[in-house]
Amino acid sequence: MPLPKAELHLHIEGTLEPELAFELAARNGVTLPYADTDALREAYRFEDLQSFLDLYYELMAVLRTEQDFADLADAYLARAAAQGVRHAEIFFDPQAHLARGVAMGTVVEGLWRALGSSEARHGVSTRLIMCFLRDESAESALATLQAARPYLDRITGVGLDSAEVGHPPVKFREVYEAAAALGLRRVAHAGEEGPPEYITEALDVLGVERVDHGLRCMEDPALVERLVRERVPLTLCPLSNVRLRAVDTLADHPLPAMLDAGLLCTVNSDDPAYFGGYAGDNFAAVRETLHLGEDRLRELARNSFLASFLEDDEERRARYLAEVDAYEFGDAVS
Ligand code: ES4
Ligand code: ZN
Repeated sequence: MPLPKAELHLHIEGTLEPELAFELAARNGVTLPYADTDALREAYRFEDLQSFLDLYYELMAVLRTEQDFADLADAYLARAAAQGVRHAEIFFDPQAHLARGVAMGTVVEGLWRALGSSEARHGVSTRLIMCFLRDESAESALATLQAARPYLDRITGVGLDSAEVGHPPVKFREVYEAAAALGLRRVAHAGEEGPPEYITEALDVLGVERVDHGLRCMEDPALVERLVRERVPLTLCPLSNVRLRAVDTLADHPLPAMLDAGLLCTVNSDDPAYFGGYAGDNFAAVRETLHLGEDRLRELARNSFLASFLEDDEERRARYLAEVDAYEFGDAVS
């Protein structure tokens, strides 16, 4: 049995496996510029965030109908459940779909079709987090927030993703203020490829409650001290960091040093179809390569529930934490 965990950094569009991409392409009459699933997998050789994003946006062409989004999310939830995920806070990128003529309602209702039955089908509770593309304009982000107004009962929070460098958090001050006024929770990617200053700005200007990635905080001891003091959760994605070359190899990943520093770290999968693994695979990799002991793995699992947006269901959070405390480790389990 896998260690119970929450997944807090997961782009639903990044769960599109080559097999499903071809299935949806056939269903929708879309031609992909790859001969077959093997040729597509071959293309998953990234040099950095931008080379990944180029393919990530290209493949979204196969997502057209509510059912496509439902099938995508249901496939993810089944995989996540099999790897011990008990709660998933799921990012989606509406601007990437609106730009292709796919309406906000199609995306949200489609995802909801899967999320609404996730507890019954997979035993996974869920939340939705709508991300703004930081390489698009602030005006576009504001228009996206407006387009989401009819669906806010289904959306827990907002996030910020896509190409980081050159697009500092301050660009989105206004839209984050508007989101906060609407009662939405706030997170943002910061310190993946961008500098530590972006992490500080995300906290001070955008008022984020969690930092996605946040890896580069380790370059600034005063920032680390602040993140520890304020108990700011970081949603780390170790296999993503290797594939996008934020670290040279997994053995070089700063996760052990970050835990030793007292940071509230969590382990997540980011874009599992592209980066070689789901949540449990990421846990297994850090267990094996970074030699994390059972206490550290249990701490990471506890952190995931502590950092999750379960304030509206503390009873559930307590149940999940009790599951983590009662967990007995086996040999190959994560
Ligand atoms: C992303 Cl790894 C990563 N970073 C930034 N934006 C993203 N969108 C999807 N995956
Ligand atoms: Zn991400």
